[in-house]
Amino acid sequence: MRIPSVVARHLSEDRYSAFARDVIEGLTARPKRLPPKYFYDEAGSHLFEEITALPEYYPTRSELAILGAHAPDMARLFPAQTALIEFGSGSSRKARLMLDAAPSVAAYVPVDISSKWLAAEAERLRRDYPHLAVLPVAADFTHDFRLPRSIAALGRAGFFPGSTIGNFEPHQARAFLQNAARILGEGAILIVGIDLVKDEGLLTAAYNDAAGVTARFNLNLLARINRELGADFDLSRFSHQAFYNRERSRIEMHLVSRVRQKVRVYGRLIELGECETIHTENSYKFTAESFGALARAAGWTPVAAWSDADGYFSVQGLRAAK
Ligand code: SAH
Ligand code: AVI
Repeated sequence: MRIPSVVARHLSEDRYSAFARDVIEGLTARPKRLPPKYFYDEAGSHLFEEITALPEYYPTRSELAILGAHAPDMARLFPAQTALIEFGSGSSRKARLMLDAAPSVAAYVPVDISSKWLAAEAERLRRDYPHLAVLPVAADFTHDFRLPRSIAALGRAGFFPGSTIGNFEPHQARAFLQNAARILGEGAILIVGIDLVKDEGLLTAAYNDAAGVTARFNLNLLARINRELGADFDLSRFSHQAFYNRERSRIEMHLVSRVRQKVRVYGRLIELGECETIHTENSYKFTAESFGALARAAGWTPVAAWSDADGYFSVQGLRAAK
């Protein structure tokens, strides 16, 4: 499916101005913050893939083990002749496990904000699954977006792995789940990966890897603002910080200003004090109970759950209320 160039230009201009607006809003707020969805330009998507292979970053390995063992059980929840819609598809590596286990899937709709990465992964999938309709949607799933018309006659199953839901604030997670229920329709199934509350040492190590890849992922946000908004962040004047906030059950990532400094961003002068931080990401950790309450509040009923042998991660099967 090709997007006409005029539409594509408008799409990218819209995205661009939303990026500029959100960056200025976040950097002039107190405390300073930047939305984590902007990590994922092409370089950010590459860096995230590197993170998934790090020895300290257990979530991907744990979830892959769960899917490897239980994807056929998950697929049994899908309606016959289904479109599998993945929110934040990244490498689509986990979707491949679902597709291999689910012959009832006739179309795969990867939705991702990282548009170039998405297009490249869709090409690879088309090559490897020649009988599957692969219909990528480059969109921000926190806003309204349209699903391809060609899936209108199919049933729908949603897939939201990776614990990407943990990158939302609780009220945003609830809004996302409500929106997903609307998009997927009555009686639909949603398979969601959640990272579980666990030993604090394991959690903090996963976001402070020895090789410094997570630090590069975090700093790439400033590099992206330099590239796309003509800012003059000096990356050597910032350091990566990640810690567990036990009260809120979340890992927080920040960029810490090493010195007092001024930065020009999109024509605005932004001042940072020594040790002042820019809050770039939260990664909420759940219990089965806390996630169940969130899902129910958003109109979903938990119908199944699978975990890995270590109990690090959980994949939850939800059904939308009729
Ligand atoms: N599902 C994959 C990738 C998870 S990384 C896995 O489990 O390994 C999170 C993915 O969500 C990235 O590919 C990122 O580009 C995408 N993403 C983050 N925020 C998004 C948003 N608001 N809208 C659409 N995609 C988003
Ligand atoms: C995509 N998301 C669930 C990852 C996480 O663990 O919160 C992003 C990430 N941030 C740092 N490392 C990985």
